[in-house]
Amino acid sequence: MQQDISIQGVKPEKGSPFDMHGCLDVSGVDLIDASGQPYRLHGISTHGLQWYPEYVNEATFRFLRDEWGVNAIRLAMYTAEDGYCDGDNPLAFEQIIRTGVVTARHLGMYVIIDWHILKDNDPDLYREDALDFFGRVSAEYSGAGNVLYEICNEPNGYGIDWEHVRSYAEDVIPVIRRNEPDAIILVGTPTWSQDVDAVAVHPVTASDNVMYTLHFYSGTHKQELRDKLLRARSDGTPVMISEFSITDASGSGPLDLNSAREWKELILKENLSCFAWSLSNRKESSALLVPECHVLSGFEDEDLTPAGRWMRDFMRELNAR
Ligand code: IDC
Repeated sequence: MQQDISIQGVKPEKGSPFDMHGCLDVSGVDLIDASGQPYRLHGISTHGLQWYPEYVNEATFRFLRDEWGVNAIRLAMYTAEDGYCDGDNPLAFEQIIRTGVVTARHLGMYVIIDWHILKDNDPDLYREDALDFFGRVSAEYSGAGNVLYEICNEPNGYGIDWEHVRSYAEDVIPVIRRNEPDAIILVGTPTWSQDVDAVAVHPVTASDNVMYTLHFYSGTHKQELRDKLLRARSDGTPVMISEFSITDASGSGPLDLNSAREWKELILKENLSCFAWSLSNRKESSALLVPECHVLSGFEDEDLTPAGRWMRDFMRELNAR
């Protein structure tokens, strides 16, 4: 147990993103840094932590920060599929999260704690667990400043409309707010985090510094979803792309580079935050690493899949702006 490491005592490295930009806020529909300037998170999402915990370590994060220009990491903690809620050892996940958050803080990177619902489509299925989990992690990381809380990855399925998700959010957000009055909270939207345009009619009332997530996979999601995103923003809804890839929505299949280019232009134009799926060597085209890659940092061209090389170049480009 490493309970003794307390986040508040961990000093961010000098010149690191968090050292330079501090606590983030939502202003209108945009993210701003501590000095009030527009700011973008461009990061990498882990794959499911039950399968790929090994990438949560300092060498990996440092490499992504220094060589790819990544300023944030998303820790995808599945709730189902032998995850936090239906697996044997929830405390093991909390320890991985702890390692991830402490490491990110030390490296001065932002970090999302992602309650990764997926096959458990309805956030209410594990609402009690979510209340308990977010109550405890927000207490542990209270005031850290670099932690974002994503309370439901992708609500989906019949009857899981915005009102349904909203009632879950209205319950969970206050539990986090007791410990983290200012941290950014990310709320998933119906249809696998696509219905951001449904939020404006009735956004969560609970607090400021809430953003709503949109996820895209360029092979599946095209102009229609880009239009939803723009509509949501013009209706006043702050949107974060907390997960995307350039494959189809299965996470496999061919890359759709033309659609990816359109998304890329939109991200640049609207200055949106985005997180690439996923940091793993799984045999699927959205994985950033090839199955033969067994190193955890120093990734060379041959360690990367075509998606991995695209994401690396995109992250570098975002970082250069
Ligand atoms: C996929 C993984 C795949 C895994 C599957 C089910 O890439 O290896 O078998 O989940 O656990 C999402 C989800 C994300 C999916 C991804 C690709 O947030 O968990 O990962 N995707 O299907 N939303 C749209 C696509």
